[in-house]
Amino acid sequence: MMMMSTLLSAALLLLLPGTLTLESKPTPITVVVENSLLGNPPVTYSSHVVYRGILLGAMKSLMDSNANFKFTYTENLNYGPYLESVNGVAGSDEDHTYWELLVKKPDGKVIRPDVGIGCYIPSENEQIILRFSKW
Ligand code: B12
Repeated sequence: MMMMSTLLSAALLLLLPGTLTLESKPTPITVVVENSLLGNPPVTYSSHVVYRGILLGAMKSLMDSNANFKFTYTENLNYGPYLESVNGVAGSDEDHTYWELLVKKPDGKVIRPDVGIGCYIPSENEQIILRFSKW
């Protein structure tokens, strides 16, 4: 009986990699700030997220470790954190500007996530693009 349950636990551990095993390696990502609306050249930063961590966490740790990167966000009741400003430039309802969240995959394809910085979970070697855009 004891042997059976030991075998069962071992099988479960094998079946659920990433769920029951500890992943401690940080996931490397880059963050690119693009502001062609104001004519600024893109600036690239290296960062990392913890295993299955959210983008907001990676942005906060980048801000803590790099004095040249800063951002602010507001809290939306329904959708969570809304990226309000990056490096001192804020989106404005009046001017119809906002910080768009885009992601360049390692294969070069650029996607526009259907969630914000508080829900997006970056994968290894993704380039997170924060692009000042018009709507
Ligand atoms: C219009 C709109 C926008 C406009 C808002 C302009 C404005 N100030 O009016 C702009 C273009 C700025 C926008 C941006 C984004 N949006 Co939008 N947007 C909408 C849309 C079509 C309508 C919202 C609305 O006017 N509601 C009516 C008003 C009366 O209610 P409200 O609560 O005051 O609306 C506010 C919030 O919705 C907020 N808002 C809009 N988008 C987002 C996204 C996030 C993550 C947050 C926290 C807040 C937020 O702006 C509205 C005005 O203040 C909805 C879809 C829908 N049909 O509801 C998507 C929607 C809310 N957006 C969405 C997304 C994903 C984004 C982006 C993250 C897209 C991207 N990849 O860049 C960005 C936000 C990036 C950032 N800076 O954090 C998703 C959110 C899903 C989720 N669970 O996270 C939705 C549901 C659409 C979808 N893809 O399914 N958006």
